[in-house]
Amino acid sequence: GVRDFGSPVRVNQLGYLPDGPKRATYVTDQTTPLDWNLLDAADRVVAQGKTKPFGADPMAGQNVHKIDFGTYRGSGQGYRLAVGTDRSEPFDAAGDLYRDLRRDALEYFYNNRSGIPIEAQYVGADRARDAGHVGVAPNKGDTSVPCFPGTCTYSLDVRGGWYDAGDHGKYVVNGALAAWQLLDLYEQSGSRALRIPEAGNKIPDVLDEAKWQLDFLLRMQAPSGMVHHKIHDEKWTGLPLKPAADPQPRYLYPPSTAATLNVAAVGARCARIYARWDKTLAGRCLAAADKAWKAALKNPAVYAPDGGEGGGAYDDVKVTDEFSWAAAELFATTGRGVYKKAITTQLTAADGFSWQETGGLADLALARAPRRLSPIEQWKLRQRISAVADQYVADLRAQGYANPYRPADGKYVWGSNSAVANSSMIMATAYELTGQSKYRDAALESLDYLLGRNAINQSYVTGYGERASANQHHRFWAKSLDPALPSPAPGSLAGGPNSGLQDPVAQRNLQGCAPATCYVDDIGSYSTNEVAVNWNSALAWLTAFADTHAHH
Ligand code: 9MR
Repeated sequence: GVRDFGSPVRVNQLGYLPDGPKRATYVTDQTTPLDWNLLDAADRVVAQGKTKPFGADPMAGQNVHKIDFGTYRGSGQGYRLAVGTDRSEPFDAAGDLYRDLRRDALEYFYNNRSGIPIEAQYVGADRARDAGHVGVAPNKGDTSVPCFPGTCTYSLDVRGGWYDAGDHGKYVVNGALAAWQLLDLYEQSGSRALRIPEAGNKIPDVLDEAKWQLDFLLRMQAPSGMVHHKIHDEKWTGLPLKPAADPQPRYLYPPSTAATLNVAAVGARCARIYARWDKTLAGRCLAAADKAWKAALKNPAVYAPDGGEGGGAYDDVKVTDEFSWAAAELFATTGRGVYKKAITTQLTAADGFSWQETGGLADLALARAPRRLSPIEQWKLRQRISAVADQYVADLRAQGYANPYRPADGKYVWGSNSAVANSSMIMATAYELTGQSKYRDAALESLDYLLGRNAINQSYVTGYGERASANQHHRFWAKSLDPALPSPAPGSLAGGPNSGLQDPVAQRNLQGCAPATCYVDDIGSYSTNEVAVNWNSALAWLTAFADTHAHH
């Protein structure tokens, strides 16, 4: 049947910054400009204007008009945008709009920690749970994990870290990217208080949270210096399942060059940032990074395989990009010429960055270490990042639902929402480097997409917006399968539309969907509706930026 996406007036359902862009999208087959009204909570018209016909948006499969109500600078709650008798979902306008979401997006990580009880005093009674994978029956502890049979003879203590996503695996490549993004968040936006056990120690809370994962990542390093690609259960666990109730054996899967270089990269960044806060950790990080780099040079083509049972593959057969990113981070930290020479990649609009494509991260690493570069090199770096950001701004403006993600092949990937957020991070970084407001505006406008101004009128962030995702794929946050379990914590980002329809629920519900509509808020749809650490880290980075730059 026809899917019901509610109101054709599409807005950021959380709201807008008084000092930020204010745009919306209206779905209609009309071709001439229409009147719009901005209504306050008492239904008074506080602004009005005309829509701008845009035409067909191929990603959405809809004809749309755009609305710009940026002249309105007031603040308040419960606004609606109206076109004729159509009214948007309600939204707010406030300078502190992103403060709570920034916090919740980061507290996602505490909620998903392995090896420690999740306490009611931080997350509330319903989301509290026992520690997972500490070896209390029937659970296997991650303190002495053997290698997958036949692949090595030792075992490692790899307790702690964050669970990857809805499953109980812990994977180095995207796990390192997520930790890296929190460290970069700290460099860009600083830290605000989190409700986590370490709050109140002398270290910024976001760095406490990142340390939880860094400790795990360092434990994944084998005596050889190579880093195990992942640790997960023998078979996929069923849904729902509390981490502490997982009875399966868990294994270390073979080291990979990619995982090793991820630890080199994030280890180098860690060494630089924690030098001020935790010298011991900084020293351990640098030693691990150095050891990893050398091991990767000796083993430059050890690839994690596709397929396998019980966990995500995170397969990758091209690691020139990981070499380059690690080199850039090591250069930023040490200033050594050998690393500088090993930087071989630059940021490109087509690749952006992801757990698999890390070449662009070399430029983002250098952007945080300008003193390592000559003035001309700094200028060139700024030019490169701005050129990519310009492309994203153009892509954003070229779409009916403003959004920097515009895949060349016209297909949305698994985790498309993270591509939106990561591209926005690049635009935001261009803003930092150049001060040009078009980049700030575009980064902020991208949040509109994630929070409801999109083809299906969906806020992809739990707890934020009238029509927000609430049933993400997760083994513990599985209320839709078992009422005794909690729903996903506020601030959890769904993977988002995926043209691939790579799970049975998506296949049943989404046949023939236009790319930006291939999403279903069903716990069974892991290919459109899962959460993941590297997606929430992107959301956390972007919302921290929006909070920090709420005012010009
Ligand atoms: O984010 C990953 C995406 O890029 C891949 O296309 C997909 C299929 O391999 O896997 C995604 O990662 C999942 C991982 O394999 C297992 N844990 C959950 C992750 C998010 O869905």
